[in-house]
Amino acid sequence: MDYRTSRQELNVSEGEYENKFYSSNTRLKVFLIIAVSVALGIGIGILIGYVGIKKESVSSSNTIQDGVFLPGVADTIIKDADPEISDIIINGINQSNIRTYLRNLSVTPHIAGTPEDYTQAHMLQEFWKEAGLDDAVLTSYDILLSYPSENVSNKLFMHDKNGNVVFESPDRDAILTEHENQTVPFPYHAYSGKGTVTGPLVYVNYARVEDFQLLENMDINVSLCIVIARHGKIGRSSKVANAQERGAIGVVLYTDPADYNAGGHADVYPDSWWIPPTATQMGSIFSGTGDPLTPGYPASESAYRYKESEVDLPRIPVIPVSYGTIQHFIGNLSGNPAPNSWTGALNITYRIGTGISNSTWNATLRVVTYNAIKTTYNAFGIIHGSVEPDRYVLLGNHRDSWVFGAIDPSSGTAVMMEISRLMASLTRTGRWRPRRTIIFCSWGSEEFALIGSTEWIEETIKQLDRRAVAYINLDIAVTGNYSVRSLGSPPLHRAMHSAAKKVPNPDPAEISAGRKTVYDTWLKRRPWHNSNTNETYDKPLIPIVGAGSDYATFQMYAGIPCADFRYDYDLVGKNLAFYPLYHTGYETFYAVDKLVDPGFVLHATVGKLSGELLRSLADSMILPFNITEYSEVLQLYTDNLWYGYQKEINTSGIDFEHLRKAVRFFSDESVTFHISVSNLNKNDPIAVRRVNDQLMETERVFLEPQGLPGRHLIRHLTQSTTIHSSVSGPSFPGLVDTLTEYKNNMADNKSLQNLKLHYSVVVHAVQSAAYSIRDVTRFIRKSVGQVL
Ligand SMILES: *[C@@H]1O[C@H](CO)[C@@H](O)[C@H](O)[C@H]1NC(C)=O
Ligand SMILES: *[C@@H]1O[C@H](CO)[C@@H](O)[C@H](O)[C@H]1NC(C)=O
Ligand SMILES: *[C@@H]1O[C@H](CO)[C@@H](O)[C@H](O)[C@H]1NC(C)=O
Ligand SMILES: *[C@@H]1O[C@H](CO)[C@@H](O)[C@H](O)[C@H]1NC(C)=O
Ligand SMILES: *[C@@H]1O[C@H](CO)[C@@H](O)[C@H](O)[C@H]1NC(C)=O
Ligand SMILES: *[C@@H]1O[C@H](CO)[C@@H](O)[C@H](O)[C@H]1NC(C)=O
Ligand SMILES: *[C@@H]1O[C@H](CO)[C@@H](O)[C@H](O)[C@H]1NC(C)=O
Ligand SMILES: *[C@@H]1O[C@H](CO)[C@@H](O)[C@H](O)[C@H]1NC(C)=O
Ligand SMILES: *[C@@H]1O[C@H](CO)[C@@H](O)[C@H](O)[C@H]1NC(C)=O
Ligand SMILES: *[C@@H]1O[C@H](CO)[C@@H](O)[C@H](O)[C@H]1NC(C)=O
Ligand SMILES: *[C@@H]1O[C@H](CO)[C@@H](O)[C@H](O)[C@H]1NC(C)=O
Ligand SMILES: *[C@H]1O[C@@H](CO)[C@H](O)[C@@H](O)[C@@H]1NC(C)=O
Ligand SMILES: [Zn+2]
Repeated sequence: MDYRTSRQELNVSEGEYENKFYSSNTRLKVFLIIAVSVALGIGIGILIGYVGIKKESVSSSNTIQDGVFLPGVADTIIKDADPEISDIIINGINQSNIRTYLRNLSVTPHIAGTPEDYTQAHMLQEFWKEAGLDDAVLTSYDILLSYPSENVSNKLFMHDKNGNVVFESPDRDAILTEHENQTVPFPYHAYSGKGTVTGPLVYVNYARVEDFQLLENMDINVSLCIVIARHGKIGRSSKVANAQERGAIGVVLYTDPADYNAGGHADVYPDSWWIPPTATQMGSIFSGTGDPLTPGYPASESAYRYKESEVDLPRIPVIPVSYGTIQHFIGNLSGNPAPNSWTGALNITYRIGTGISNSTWNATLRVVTYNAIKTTYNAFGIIHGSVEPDRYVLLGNHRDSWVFGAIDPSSGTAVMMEISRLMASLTRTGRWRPRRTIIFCSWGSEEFALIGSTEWIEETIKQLDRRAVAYINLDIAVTGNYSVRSLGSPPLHRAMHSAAKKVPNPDPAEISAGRKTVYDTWLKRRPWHNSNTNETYDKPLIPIVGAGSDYATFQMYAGIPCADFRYDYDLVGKNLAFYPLYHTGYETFYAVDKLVDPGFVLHATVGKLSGELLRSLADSMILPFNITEYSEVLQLYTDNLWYGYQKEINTSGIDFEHLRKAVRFFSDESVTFHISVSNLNKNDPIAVRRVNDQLMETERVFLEPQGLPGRHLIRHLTQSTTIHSSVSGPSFPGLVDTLTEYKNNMADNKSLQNLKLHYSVVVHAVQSAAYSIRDVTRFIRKSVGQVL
């Protein structure tokens, strides 16, 4: 190692230097630490960065600040981020580039596993090479996907008594503008069962458990029926599972205007973004995550694959249809008028009953959708970190769409391309290189079951576990101009706020009202409200990331903190299940360019937010994680649990004080920790690395290796989804579930045992989080049972 040893090279006042910075004692200590770390290989990341990339910048430093200076240590190692880069990124994101990329990405349908999808993966790889990233690679997995037949469409028929077709669903969505064309596939729901079934039709509202309950109360048996359900309220796969469990022989899902055109706007696409009567919403109906045949491990060449019949795929045929189509079926049903909560916005009488009123007619569902093993690709573009190349900050989006995908997902891909172009231009010209490695990721087959990201995480988990700092997701970047909507894990909340405080407000009216930044409008329009106490906190709402996009496996399985930004519409009063054109053939470039974000200023805003967050995570000398914020969220989770389940907690015999005490302990330690970080000797790279590792480990501490109760691949104790909906706001997911199950089965010893067991797992994890951020030599518990 070419460490400099001569003090004379240092351009600081001798006295100050001698007294303050370089007592022989500290010098000895520091040298020992370096020697030991080198010997043990702990310093490898730093050393690779130092030797491999920044050798030329070992300089005669004139920037010595407080603390010990290590002779020979490159400036870059002890230098914090260049604050100018933040402005360069925020000002450099170019909306017209995003528009160009989006048009390119949304010209043809690019369903996972198709040649068009591969073309895009390859295009991104070439784009990243040309932009000047250090590496651009593709990875592939052979996985189970699902497609409509090329030749025969999926269909719902109504036949008369002679078997003549009285009505049938169209082959595909009508072409309404020159922006759609015949390249769109026949509408289908991925992983549907196959077959042709005939039976009575029955309308089941949203196909929730309570909807079927109401039918049962009315003595209506859906067994051997073809069920019609509207999209919304719960996931597609749950609707299908609920129907299949009750003996239904087929499912037809449709988008009711009540859920996708609230207010009954007459002007629909292409005149507005409201859903037209010819639109079908596609989507997967598999309930799992990752390749269905290789759960929990990567779908590599050597992988063992379960048979399709051995995994939990839907068995019955399922298709999507438009509201223009379904009204002819629902309008002909027999039975009594349905209650208001079951009535959608079609101009027909919604009825509850089985069969068609004209008793000589019956319905047939034909589904030819088939499953097939296909190759899926992930594309990665990499910028090597200058100082800590072994610490990864990832930003990714999926690439596959259902049809043209101009909103989901290509809006996010276009934004990611612009961030990567800009960052690569800075590294190429030598203006900047991030401290940590940045990895841009384009995932395959997200729409089917988050497959590309999940398989890759399963493959690289041993590296990611030790090295990944955070994952920033982009997917649907813009659905409206009202406000930022964001998801994220507590350690990232602060950094997300900071990014939003730097990005100019895209809305001139908001600027006139004094809200100059994106943060100001976000805080005003989406404040964090506690419905138990009716308090509104002085910070914007950031829920957990959940299961809706590629962050799911990063957060819930790998314990890597995740964030996701979007600009969206005002949710209040709209009663929308989601943005109206979601997953339909009308998610075209035209829809984005003319209806959703003319000028692409909102796309650029999401690029600035995500780009600045990425920069701050990749470049800040000390990771911008706030652990106190984490402890505050856990405090809220604890309170919410008490508000929702006080009675069950008391009858179960759980000592709730154990959890409260552990959270207080974590909170106290977080304050001490942050004080010690602010006093840290930033010229000591080992000390910097040490606290960064503690920051990084905090999210990992909440991983439970055995998984949450009943779900071995869902492992995060604070940032996972729940099985049962929580009665009083966000809380510890496994405790919400075990408490709900205990509540429903008080007499069952097993549910009480599950609750108590999981409670002790959670308390231990919170205690461990506190010990992890302590002074690293003080993690040994003093005596059995003594928490603090
Ligand atoms: C954005 O990019 C376009 C095309 O690359 C270029 O013509 C334009 O000048 C850029 N705008 C800004 C503000 O840099
Ligand atoms: C998209 O861009 C790539 C790279 O510039 C180009 O090769 C490809 O032809 C473009 N595709 C479309 C459909 O515009
Ligand atoms: C569709 O028809 C073509 C030509 O007849 C045939 O080659 C192909 O295998 C068929 N595809 C399917 C999925 O049946
Ligand atoms: C369809 O309806 C006809 C009477 O119109 C009936 O004979 C036939 O059995 C029905 N088919 C099925 C499969 O229910
Ligand atoms: C519904 O009907 C099926 C047979 O058609 C029967 O097996 C099942 O028990 C019935 N369910 C109820 C709740 O009556
Ligand atoms: C009943 O079905 C017929 C034939 O498809 C259709 O023309 C008619 O509109 C339907 N009736 C209602 C009320 O929807
Ligand atoms: C609803 O349907 C009825 C009869 O089918 C028709 O008279 C009425 O005009 C329709 N209303 C609307 C708003 O379309
Ligand atoms: C029932 O169907 C028959 C034959 O398809 C048709 O003639 C008749 O008008 C229908 N009745 C009603 C009430 O729709
Ligand atoms: C925001 O979107 C709404 C609905 O599309 C539109 O009426 C409004 O003019 C837009 N506001 C701005 C500032 O662009
Ligand atoms: C919460 O506060 C708002 C505004 O202060 C008030 O209108 C509302 O009634 C309160 N709700 C509850 C449940 O206390
Ligand atoms: C961390 O969050 C806490 C609580 O919200 C706040 O008081 C503190 O100033 C934050 N610290 C940093 C370094 O941002
Ligand atoms: C749809 O058709 C394909 C194949 O002919 C073309 O390549 C696409 O450009 C076209 N897409 C649109 C949006 O018109
Ligand atoms: Zn998506």
